[in-house]
Amino acid sequence: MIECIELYGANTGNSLRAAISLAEAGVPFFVRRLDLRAGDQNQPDYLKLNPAGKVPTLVDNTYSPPLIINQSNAIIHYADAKVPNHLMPSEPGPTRLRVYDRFFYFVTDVIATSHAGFFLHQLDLNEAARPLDERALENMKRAEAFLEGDFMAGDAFSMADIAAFTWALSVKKQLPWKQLPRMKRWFEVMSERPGVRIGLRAFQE
Ligand SMILES: N[C@@H](CCC(=O)N[C@@H](CS)C(=O)NCC(=O)O)C(=O)O
Repeated sequence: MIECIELYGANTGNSLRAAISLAEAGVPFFVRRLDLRAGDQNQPDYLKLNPAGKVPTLVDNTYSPPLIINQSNAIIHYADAKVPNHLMPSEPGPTRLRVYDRFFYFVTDVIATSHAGFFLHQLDLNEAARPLDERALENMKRAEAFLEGDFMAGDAFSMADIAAFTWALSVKKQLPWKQLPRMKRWFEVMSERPGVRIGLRAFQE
């Protein structure tokens, strides 16, 4: 059955980032779970939606032809456009720019760095991956300084928190929480948010 908005994904950081952003913005979506170990992402029907064979993929069937979005961070912006003001302020200005600044810090300096390391691990190049793993972790630790307010880009929750949280979750055991008191409190607050909880459950078996 065709649903209005479908999110294809698996229980991975990129899919969770997309699911949390939709749930936090209040965009209803229908979950299509893929089994990456079974290779669902490389089946011909899925490759028509996402030629890279990656998750997530969002399909909005209210458009004709359906709107297809493959990048988790573009799905965050889709959610923000659909229901403005939940993931960042819609008003242009310094507060919104701060959100972009912090959001891209996590996307480029933490997530992308870690993603490059992950790729090397997949090739068994574990020694080569280590500096990238360490750099991503170090950059995450430095974000303790961002938490002057309750959230990563000030006093309001934003897409910067979604980017940071989904990655922090994946290295929860490696972060030196005693040295990161603000981040520890932030992580606990984030874990309890209803939208975050819905997103985290989206692809659980
Ligand atoms: N830049 C993409 C990356 C997507 C990505 O790398 N997804 C991984 C899971 S986290 C994947 O689908 N891996 C399956 C595979 O490579 O076969 C995004 O942010 O959405």
